[in-house]
Amino acid sequence: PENMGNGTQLASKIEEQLKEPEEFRVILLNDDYTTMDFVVEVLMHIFHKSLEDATRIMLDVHLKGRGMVGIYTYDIALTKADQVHSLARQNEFPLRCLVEKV
Ligand code: NFA
Repeated sequence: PENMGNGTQLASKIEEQLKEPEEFRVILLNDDYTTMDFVVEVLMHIFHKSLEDATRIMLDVHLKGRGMVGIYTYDIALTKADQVHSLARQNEFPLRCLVEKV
């Protein structure tokens, strides 16, 4: 806007940079076809989970229908969701995940 002077523009730019980045949950969904081993591998390789944590998250999703994998910034959450979908497609599994604003 033309009534927004340089001072105001600079102030709002600084305010924007001082905000904590917004957080997004990556949610993994259960299905009947993806193998438990594949889900554990995805959690270890894409989300850097230990074997113990990956197994716990996989079983939680298997039993409850969905489960939280982690909380990330917008770009990282979307990139990880993309990596899950592309690795699942390559291996012909229907595994899906969602990104939700916290
Ligand atoms: N439900 C799948 C099975 O019984 C395992 C699974 C767990 C799939 C978590 C997707 C997510 N093989």
